Amino acid sequence: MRRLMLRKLRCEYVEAPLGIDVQRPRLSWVLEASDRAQRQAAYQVLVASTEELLRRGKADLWDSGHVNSDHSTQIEYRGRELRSCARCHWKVRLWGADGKPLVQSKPAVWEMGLLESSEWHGKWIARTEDPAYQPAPLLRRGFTLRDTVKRARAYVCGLGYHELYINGHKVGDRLLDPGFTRYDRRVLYVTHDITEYLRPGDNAVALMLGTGWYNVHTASTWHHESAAWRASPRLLLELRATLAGGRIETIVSDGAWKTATGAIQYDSIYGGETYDARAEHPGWSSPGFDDSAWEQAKVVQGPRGALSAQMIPPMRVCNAIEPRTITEPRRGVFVFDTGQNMAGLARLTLHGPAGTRLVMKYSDQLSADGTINELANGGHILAFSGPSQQFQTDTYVLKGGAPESWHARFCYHGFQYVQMTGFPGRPDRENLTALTVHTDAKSIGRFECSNELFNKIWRATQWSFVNNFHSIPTDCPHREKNGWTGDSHLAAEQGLLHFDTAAFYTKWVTDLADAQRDTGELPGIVPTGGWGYDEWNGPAWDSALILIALYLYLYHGDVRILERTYPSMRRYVDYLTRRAEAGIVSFGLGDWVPAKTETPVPVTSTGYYYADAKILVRAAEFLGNPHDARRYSELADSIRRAFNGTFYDDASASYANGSQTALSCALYQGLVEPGNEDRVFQTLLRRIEQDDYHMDVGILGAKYVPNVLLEHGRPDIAYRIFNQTSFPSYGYWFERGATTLWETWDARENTSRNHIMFGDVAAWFHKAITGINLDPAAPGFKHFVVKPHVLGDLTFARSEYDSAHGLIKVAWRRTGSRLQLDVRVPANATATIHVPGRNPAVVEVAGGEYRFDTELQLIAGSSQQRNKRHKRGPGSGSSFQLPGPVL
Ligand code: RAM
Repeated sequence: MRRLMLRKLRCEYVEAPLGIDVQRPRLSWVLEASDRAQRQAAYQVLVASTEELLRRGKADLWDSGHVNSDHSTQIEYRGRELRSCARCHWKVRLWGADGKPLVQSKPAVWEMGLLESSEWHGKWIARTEDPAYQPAPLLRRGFTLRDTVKRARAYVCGLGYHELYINGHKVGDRLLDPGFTRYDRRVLYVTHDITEYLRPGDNAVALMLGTGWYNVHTASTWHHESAAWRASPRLLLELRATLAGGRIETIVSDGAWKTATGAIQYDSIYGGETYDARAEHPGWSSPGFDDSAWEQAKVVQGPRGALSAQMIPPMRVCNAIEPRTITEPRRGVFVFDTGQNMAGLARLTLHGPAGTRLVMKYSDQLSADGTINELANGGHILAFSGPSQQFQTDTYVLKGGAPESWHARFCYHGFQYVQMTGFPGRPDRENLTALTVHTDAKSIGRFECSNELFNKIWRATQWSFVNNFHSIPTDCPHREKNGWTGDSHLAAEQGLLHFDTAAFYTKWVTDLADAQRDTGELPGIVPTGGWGYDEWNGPAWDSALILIALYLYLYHGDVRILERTYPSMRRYVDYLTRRAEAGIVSFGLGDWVPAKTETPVPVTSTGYYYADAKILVRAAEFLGNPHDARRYSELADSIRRAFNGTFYDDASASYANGSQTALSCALYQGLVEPGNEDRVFQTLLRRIEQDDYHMDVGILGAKYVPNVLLEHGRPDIAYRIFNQTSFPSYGYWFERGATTLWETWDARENTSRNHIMFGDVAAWFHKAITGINLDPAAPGFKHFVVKPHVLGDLTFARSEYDSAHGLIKVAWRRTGSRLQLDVRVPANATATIHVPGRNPAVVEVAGGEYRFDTELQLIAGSSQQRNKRHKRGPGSGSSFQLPGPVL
């Protein structure tokens, strides 16, 4: 039976979002069809202010009319001006190529946030003005509602972090809100749906506040403790309840609130948390609690940053892991091994006498004696700031009586091991559960193949990605927790292919622009409290601003991000032009942590300078700015001439010192003069051979080399390289017990075991092995290219990617000399499919004979293309199980 449906109705990349604060939000939908060749030829979007009006087809906010277009993403709302808190009910209708109605969506909704700062009626309040650490404040107030509640929202900016409670219950399951921003430019507020928590009569709203990134009070190399924005935790809240009779009750933060400290005696994003359950105030967040002994909240200055809606998925507990083993390396010192390097918290569950003090220290490495190695994860922090500072440590003091269960609230840790002291007796596995905590963006990509080492690499990459995914992309979850820009752009393509990250990266590109100085300079970590603006990091890091905006355009067709970021991009390229000498940029970190051979920094820095200028040209053309396009195109040409004049040696067809990174940088960035490419590529192949088919690269080369090999038709060499287990290789880490990607190829002492910067390999698996590739001319996978490579001894491979236009699947299986290829092309998208093989005569596609040398243009339908001579193999084309921990 023919089946058509619309799913993933989204606004600003999120389904049914609350608190949208852009005036012209963008809508999207995905068409699913069981039949081949189903396409949208026209659409109509209807937006109404009530469900009822929408049902009656009365689009009082916006009726797009019948639009002849097959676009289904980035559809800009162009209706009546949207007011704060407006609830927008919408649906979409499609027509097919024959002009007949195709399908109509179910109603969907989005809701606007508070759009103007003047619409916040409350005041910023705090317990104290003193920024020096003080136990975490509790804030509360009671109020009465005279009617049942139809709908209620709480708009909350509680800095550094907040937890919201209503009538004795924590609202939702969000953690570590709001996301980290440059608080003196922008602060995020969260919109909570609290309808279910309120009732007629007496109610109470209450919050706990943590220090987070807003009030870092521990010293570190990056001086977060001296950020200009640093202040004591504070709160701005606006609660709006629409009552059954239509009346709107508003409760806001002000001097009438009461405050006290409670059980959280210490909280620090790096240090951890200390919770003395004996200091709880039972009933503190319920109505009727006697707060007469509490202090009056102080009205304080708010942060300088503009209030802005948090439009990314929240952080929350995403997974629970039972420890595998418990050892006792020293009497009374218990070490829980989770078997997985992760980011999150340990949840304690136990029963014991009041006053029992349990200390848990977290690390991802053990010392020789079996206790945890604290220095390995906090090397920098401890070494520079004195060992007395607490690091990755949670302490819980029991109140006694009934069994108790607790985890820290205002921090997270990077760890595989938790070392516990103070346990009354001998703990067992029920006493501790490891919880992963990160931004909860859905997993949308999968890869699996017959090579178990590749599967391990893929899994480790997924873990390292989510372990570094905490409202900003970070380098590592323990030592630094910093938004290192280089690490992030190197991992961004694989992040976009595997996780629903468009909203997240949109936020982070905003963070990058917020961090830029008027000179165009960018810091190495974003956000920063001021550290990292020296010329240390350089273009290979700073280009994150330009590259991630470009990736959002390529992977999601997002033009708005290019428009918005364009002035910042240009400012950055102009800054480099001022800093360049004769077209060469010489400063920066370069090919960071190389295996053996260092590559001269000017090579990679100038490479990014060129790439940035080229992207600017494309963006200028695209945005209709021919003047800039010409200007930056001339600049790009001059950089290219300077690069070749300075680094190219024609006799050897080599660049600079001939390292893998130098050669692949020139090719990857498109700097090689036309006509020389093949010779330079041959030089690279010889160099790889000399390096015994190992990647002698740092983090930049690790992205260039495999991609250049693929582009020049030798993915088989990359396969050989990825298949190594001796130094330097991914396999070398796994031989040493890795479950995540590491910071250094040689795994030297005191370096991290949980970095994502070598993670592009997971994107390469999709691009090269199953062969899913975007087409830059039809961004957002509106059209894409499938070009699989049957590499090495692989017998099968399969990928899934839930793209902006719907689910793409590619699976192949080799049996003897036969290859079965299954491809799923989403409806309303098209694909060009390359079939590997030498003899066109033997290729059969879904019942028809095709000449091999013509590319197969398959018009959409959820078509399973397969060779009819073969039965479908197990799992091919359909969904498949992931081995190992499910993310
Ligand atoms: C380290 C970080 C990061 C890297 C910088 C240059 O401290 O962990 O990975 O980008 O150095």
